[in-house]
Amino acid sequence: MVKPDFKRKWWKEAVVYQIYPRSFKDSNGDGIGDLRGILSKLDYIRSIGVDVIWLCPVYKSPNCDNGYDISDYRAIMDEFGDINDMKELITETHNKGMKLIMDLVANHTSDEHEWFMESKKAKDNPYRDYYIWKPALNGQEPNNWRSFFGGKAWKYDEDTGEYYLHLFADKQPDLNWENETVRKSIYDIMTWWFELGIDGFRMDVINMISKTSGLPDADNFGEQLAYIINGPRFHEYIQEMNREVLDKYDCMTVGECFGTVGEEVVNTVSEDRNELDMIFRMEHVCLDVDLVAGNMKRLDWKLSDFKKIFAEKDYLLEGVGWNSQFLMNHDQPRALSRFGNDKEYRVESAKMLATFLLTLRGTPYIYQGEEIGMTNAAFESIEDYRDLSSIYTYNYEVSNGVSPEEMLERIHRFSRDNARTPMQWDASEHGGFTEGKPWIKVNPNYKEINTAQAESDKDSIYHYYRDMIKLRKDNLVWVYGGFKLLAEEDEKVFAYVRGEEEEQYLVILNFSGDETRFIWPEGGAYRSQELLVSNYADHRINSICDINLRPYEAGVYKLIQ
Ligand code: TEU
Ligand code: CA
Repeated sequence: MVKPDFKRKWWKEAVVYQIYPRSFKDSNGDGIGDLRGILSKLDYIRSIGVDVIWLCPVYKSPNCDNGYDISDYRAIMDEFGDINDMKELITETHNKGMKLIMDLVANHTSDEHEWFMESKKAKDNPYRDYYIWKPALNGQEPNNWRSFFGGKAWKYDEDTGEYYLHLFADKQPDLNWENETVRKSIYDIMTWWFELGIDGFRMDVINMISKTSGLPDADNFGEQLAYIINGPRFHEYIQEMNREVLDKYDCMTVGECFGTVGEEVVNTVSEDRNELDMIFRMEHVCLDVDLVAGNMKRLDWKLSDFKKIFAEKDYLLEGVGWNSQFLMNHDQPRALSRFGNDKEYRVESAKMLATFLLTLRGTPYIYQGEEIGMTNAAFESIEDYRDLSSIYTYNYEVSNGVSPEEMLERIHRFSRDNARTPMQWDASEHGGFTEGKPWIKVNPNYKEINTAQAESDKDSIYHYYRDMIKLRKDNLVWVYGGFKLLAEEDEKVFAYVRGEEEEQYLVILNFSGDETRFIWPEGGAYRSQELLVSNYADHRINSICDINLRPYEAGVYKLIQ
């Protein structure tokens, strides 16, 4: 059943667990998660059955964007510990049979990085060209680009009388990848970490490192994206990065590639091009909110569109390259609150989503707390939010006439802080995350939703994740086998067949809170079926051709031919 033309790789067969260190586990009572906290929870992580840990940035940082603004790539953020803790974390992760990948933030640094502080000093400073500096144009910014976090993408520097480019916050100046020394410096940093023993990188906004030359004005943000994403030298840089660093290690790479579509996906992950192992595509998390408009307004979306995104991304890379699969990350709302029902069907819908994530082809990424069904937080006041982009969007929209109540509702739904509330470990104060005052409030539902409860309850979401991961691991068909979407237009049921001719499985998922019926005449071609998993203990069907499903009911069948 494993296609002979598919090269087996450990990272294709792995399940990844993403950690947001600031919110994972605090070991010393300062209210901030840290490396020793992660160390103390490695057995828990291993117990889920995952193979790889992806650590969001832990480097030295003034924390304007929680570590995505790095001031020293070879040092650890003060609040998180020191390099010895990091070495211990790498060793202990390996001792427990897992691998560890880090976040490479190389499109920009912090404005407090030594390179930028030098660069800012004078136009003839040797580091000047490490960043993208331009003089004013007709007394204004060099072009009309906007920052992803709102406002202009240029900041004026009084001392040298020029502007620097920042696609994100003004404390995150963009590096100038056209400068060969910049590239070499990044490759050196990567090598340094590989030599310390890490197993790969998730690469932050890596598709934005090459900008269209001349940095032309854009008519709108969509057009601006076209000037930023997959620019003219992107593939050249990534191939160079492979020659200089990646080829030397048995590592995995996953590029965050918002906006990369079609042929450019193929060009980035084709196995014969030696660029990235896989990328994160974002289409499925852009259906209900317009990231280009950036106003956090909820949009109506259809399951059929969601399904087509998953099907097309699978078909596109069939036999060509590898996909990643995720339902959320640290920039997104809780998947359960977004695609499921975090109230009356919390357990059922979380298990349905686990069934989905772990039966897709492509490497699955689980985000901390997803495995216990953590939900969005709905804090009462904007003062309770910490994420710079949520705060900016709130203030901007309110100053442009949106009511504070309406804006708070949008924040409740889409704030990045939904994913960043502390991990809930037990029913004690602050969910066992810290003995001090947490840097961001704990979701008040921690008394019911926490890992201690989840571990002790055999029917919990956590145990279901373990079972699903085990199912995936027991049979390579789940990793490599084909994917075929059924009933494209059905707006409630997501159903697909996995596997190859001799061995096939049906996955059927009710993505709605309604009872529904799924008619599948082609099922008649099979002699019978064997139920492997369901999120309802009393799941029964009479015929594979005609299946009744309760809210969020999921089933996985082996089809007997
Ligand atoms: O995110 C890039 C990115 O595209 C996000 O800004 C996204 O548009 C937004 O979060 C959606 O709400 C990466 C990191 O994942 C993010 O945490 C960083 O803030 C950002 O880069 C800058 O480094
Ligand atoms: Ca701490």
